Amino acid sequence: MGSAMASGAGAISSTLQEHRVFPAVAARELGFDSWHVSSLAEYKRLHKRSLEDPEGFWSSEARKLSWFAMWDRVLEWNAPDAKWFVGGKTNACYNCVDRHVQAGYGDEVALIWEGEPVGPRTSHVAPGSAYSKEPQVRTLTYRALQQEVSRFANVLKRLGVRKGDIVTIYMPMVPELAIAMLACARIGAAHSVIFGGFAPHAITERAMDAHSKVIITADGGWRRGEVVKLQVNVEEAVRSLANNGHIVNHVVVLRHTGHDAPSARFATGAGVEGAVATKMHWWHEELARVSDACPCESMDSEDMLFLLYTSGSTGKPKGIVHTTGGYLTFVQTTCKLTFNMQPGTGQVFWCSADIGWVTGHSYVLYGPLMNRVPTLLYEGAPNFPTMEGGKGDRFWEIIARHKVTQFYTAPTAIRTFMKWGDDLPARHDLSSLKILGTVGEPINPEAWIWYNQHIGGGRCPIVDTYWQTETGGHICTPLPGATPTKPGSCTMPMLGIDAAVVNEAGEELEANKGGLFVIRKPWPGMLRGVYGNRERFVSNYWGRVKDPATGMPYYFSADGARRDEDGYFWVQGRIDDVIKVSGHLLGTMEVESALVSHPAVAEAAVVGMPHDIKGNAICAFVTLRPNWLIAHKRAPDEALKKELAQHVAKEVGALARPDQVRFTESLPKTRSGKIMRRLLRDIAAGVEKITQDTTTLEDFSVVSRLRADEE
Ligand code: 6R9
Repeated sequence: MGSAMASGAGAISSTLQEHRVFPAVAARELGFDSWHVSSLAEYKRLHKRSLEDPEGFWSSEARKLSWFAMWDRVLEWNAPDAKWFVGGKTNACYNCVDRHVQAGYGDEVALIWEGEPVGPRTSHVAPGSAYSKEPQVRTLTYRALQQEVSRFANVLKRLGVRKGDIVTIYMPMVPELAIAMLACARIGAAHSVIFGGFAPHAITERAMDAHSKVIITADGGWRRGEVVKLQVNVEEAVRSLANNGHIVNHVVVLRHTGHDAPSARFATGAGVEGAVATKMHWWHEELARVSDACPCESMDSEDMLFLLYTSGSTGKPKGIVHTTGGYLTFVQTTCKLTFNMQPGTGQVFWCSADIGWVTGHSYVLYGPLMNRVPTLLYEGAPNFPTMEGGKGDRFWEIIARHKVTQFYTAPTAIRTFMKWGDDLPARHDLSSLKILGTVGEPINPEAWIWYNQHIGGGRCPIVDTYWQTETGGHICTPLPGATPTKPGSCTMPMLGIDAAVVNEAGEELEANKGGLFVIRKPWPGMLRGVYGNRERFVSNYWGRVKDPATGMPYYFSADGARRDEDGYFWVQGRIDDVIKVSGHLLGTMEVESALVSHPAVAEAAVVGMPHDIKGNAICAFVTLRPNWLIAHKRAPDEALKKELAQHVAKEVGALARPDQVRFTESLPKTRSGKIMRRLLRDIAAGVEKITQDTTTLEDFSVVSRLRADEE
């Protein structure tokens, strides 16, 4: 690896010029006993075989789970509908928890929780004052997890939750979030987790779409010493749900921040203010009413395990459906291979993603637990307590203290760490690390190299994992020990994944030609649908590209990609109207509808613009209502821009707050009335020459006016 490093670190500006190759290392060099796949030749052989006989490959992987009844058929494929392990019976919670207890590992650590260093929960001090440096840690063994999950499962049952129901969860990163999800899985209810950074409106629309009758939340979550008031958001959502004719029966509230006097908020069983039919319950009070014995429900392999909403190119988020047997198989296998998981060998796995995103579902919760490797959950921010200049070294301190062996984070975080300087990680002993992962967006080679050198000490393989909410788990990634890596490339397909770069006609493209990223065969972790919207499922994912020979649909990921002469994939990013902001997927339409819900706004168009840290930032072009401005004695000024940005944050969530709001008299449109987004993207990026053909513009002058508005 040293010699590869010598070839000009720091001089790379574009992935297209990136030619460095980092060879895979021997397991012993890193202190592993072995690799699951230990050479490129072995990977290639296994991959080839897995595509020749996918059913053979996946059924041997599925056998590594515990089943209550074996399947009759491995796969039923009526494109685009796949059923995996048909007739098989299993349970997700059983595979994550109970089977380990039964096998005698009940006293092993399952979960390590690290909270903000704030001392006792109820004596939180105000920001700016001295914080206790005492770490707040809680560890749960498999046995403890089994008891807590069973107890909470009984709470859910008592509140009327039945097999097949969908429970909405809106919680901070605390062990109880994992407990709530596993409790749902235990009794056969699907969970629908909503990221705690989303605004009340997101809860309303998702709970409505999922027909959720029960919501689990917490009084609040900690974020840089401030309380994020989750329960207040849920109450607001419940009220607007009631106004829309959807009554949520129960809200269970975990007392976590304790920022309100517990009695002031509510008494268990009281109705929500403004929605009295919805009853509130304290988590701890409900627990006291039930036993900790609760059997795992026997679930059909194709029963829904969870719904997870993701942004699409229309304003309404899509409820991605994942089922039980296939998802578990895919996540267990990918987690094991990508991170070389080996139970009982002292590994500690930390994925810094929030459980509210798919990365958290698959690689904070299900993947590590199934593989019996302790998983670390961190509630706080990387820069709290905050150092001078807003910097922080919390992540490195946590890695050193818990002796984390595999660390998994996002490029946007890595770029932030780079900006904070090399000396922060250098202060900590990171020698426990063996594998580093990245996910969420393409990683720029500069960030890759920095991660490799300053976090991985030049010795840890980096796994750049490309995948989506819809794919359930990794579809392209290096396997450490097998795949030589190239900074910025997610390298090769996962075993069992038939990935290709094709043109619109479905023909595989020659090396280095940009095209569409598709998967040509079904895989166990693939989405089974968009909840309640068959049409969206079929047209979004399966409607664009077909096998030119057979006419069978291919799965299209909505990403552009190229494959180089060595067969390495380079993902170039989304080609639909969604943007990855700091690794979080956002629909431009969601932001636009938030903007037009402000009375000052007539029309809005939102595009992504390149950003050093976030990857992409949001730029909003807005036309205003002159009458409103006059009536309210307002001007199109900085104050109004700020107000609009704040409005978006309130309506959607802070992550959707535009970096730039630009006023314009009209938006550039084609004759058919479509907003010319590519043109706006160029303008937002400050591209000098307008590269788009503008002859179809309805209003030519609009282009020059937009450009004149550049700040
Ligand atoms: C896991 C996750 C999916 C979109 C995907 C792509 C982008 C994710 C990537 C990557 C390049 C990687 N993406 N990982 N692009 N290299 N390693 O992020 O799921 O939130 O559904 O987003 O993220 O554009 O289509 P999700």
